[in-house]
Amino acid sequence: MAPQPTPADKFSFGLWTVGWRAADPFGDATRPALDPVETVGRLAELGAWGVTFHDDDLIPFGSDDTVRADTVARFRAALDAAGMVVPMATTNLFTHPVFKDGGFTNNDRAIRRYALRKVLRNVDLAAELGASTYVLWGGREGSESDAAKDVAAALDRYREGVDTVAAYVKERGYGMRLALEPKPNEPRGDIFLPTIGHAIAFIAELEHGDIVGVNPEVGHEQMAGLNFVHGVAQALWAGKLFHIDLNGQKGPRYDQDMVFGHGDLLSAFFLVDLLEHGGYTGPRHFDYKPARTEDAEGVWASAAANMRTYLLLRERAQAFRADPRVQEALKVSGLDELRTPTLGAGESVADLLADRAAFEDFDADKAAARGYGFVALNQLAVEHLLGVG
Ligand SMILES: [Mn+2]
Repeated sequence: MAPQPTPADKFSFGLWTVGWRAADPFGDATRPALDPVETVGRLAELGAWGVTFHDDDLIPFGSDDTVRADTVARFRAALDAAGMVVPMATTNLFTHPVFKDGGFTNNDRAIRRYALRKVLRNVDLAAELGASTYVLWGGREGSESDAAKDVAAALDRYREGVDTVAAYVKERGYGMRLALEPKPNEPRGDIFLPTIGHAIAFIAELEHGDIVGVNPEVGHEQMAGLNFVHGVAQALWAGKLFHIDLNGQKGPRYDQDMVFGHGDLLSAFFLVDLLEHGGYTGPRHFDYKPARTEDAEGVWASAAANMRTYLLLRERAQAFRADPRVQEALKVSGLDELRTPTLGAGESVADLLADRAAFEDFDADKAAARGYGFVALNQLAVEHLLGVG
C-alpha cells in the first residue's frame, strides 16, 4: 500500500510542467494546451499542496491590463476553490526572441532594463498571490562563444540585477526570498552560474545576499556530472537551500526533466534521506516534463508518480535510519566520529604541535590498516531501497 500525498507533504508543481505541450527541437507539440485552472484542480485532487508559475505561463506575453487582471482573478478563484497555495513564482526571460542574448546580462542595456521591469512586475504578482520564494533561472544568461561576453562585466550586471530585485523586495516588505537556479548549459551553450557552487560564491558578492539562496535542480547538476546530494548538502550547510527542483536525469546529456527517481534512483534515495533528515522544511517542488509520448491521462499519471516516488523513498529512508544494522554500520564507518571536532575544546595550534600522539608517536601504518565498511553500509541502503530491509 503506497502512501498517499497530502498537503502536509508540501508537494508543488510548476504550471509549465504538466502544461508542457511537448514540442522539442525536432518535433511539434503532441498535446493541447492546459488551462491553468484545470491544472490547479487536477493537482489538488492528486494531493499536491501548491502550484508555481512563470509570468508567461499564467498571463500570455503581451496581454493587456484587462486580460491580465481577469486571468489573475480566475486563477486566484481556482486556488481558493482547490485549497492550493502559490509557494513560488518566477519570470520567463528566455522564450521571447528579445531575450536571445539573455535578460540581466544581455549586451543590450535597453533589454536589460526591460528584463528588470518584467521581473519586478511579476514579483508584485507573486507577493499578491502569497509566494515566499522567487526563483531566478537565467537560462539565456550565457553565450555560445567566449568572444561574445566579457564575463566579469556580465557578472557585474547579474549582481546589479539580482541586488535590484532583492532591494525592491525588502523595500516593499514582501518578506520574500530569492533563489538562483544553476544550470550548466541548454539553452545557451554555456550558462553563467552553472553549478550550485558557482551560485553560492556569487551570492557572497551580493549586497543583499542575506535574502538570496539557491534552487538546485537534480538534472541540472547531473548534466554537469556532479553529485547532486553533495551539492544540496553544501547549500543546506551554507543556509542557502531556499527551494528545490526535483526530477530525473540520466547523466551528462540534454536536460531530460524526467519523473523524480526515474533517473539515478540511488541518488534520489540519498537525496530524500538528506531532505528529510537534514533540516530542509521548504517545498518539495517537481520541475519535470511529462514524456512527449504521454497523452492527457499520462500527464496526470506522471504527476502522481513524482509524489508517489518521493513518499516511497521517504519510507525507505526512514526504515534505513531505524534499522539497528544500519546504526551499527554507521558506527563502523565512523560517521559519528566525523562530527567530533578535530581539535579539542580550547586546544590551540601550539597544543596540537605539542601533542606527540598526534604526530611523532602516531602509527600511520597501523591507522592505515583499518577498513571503513562503506560498501557494507551502501549495500544496506541498496537493500532498503529494494524493499528488503
Ligand atoms: Mn531541467
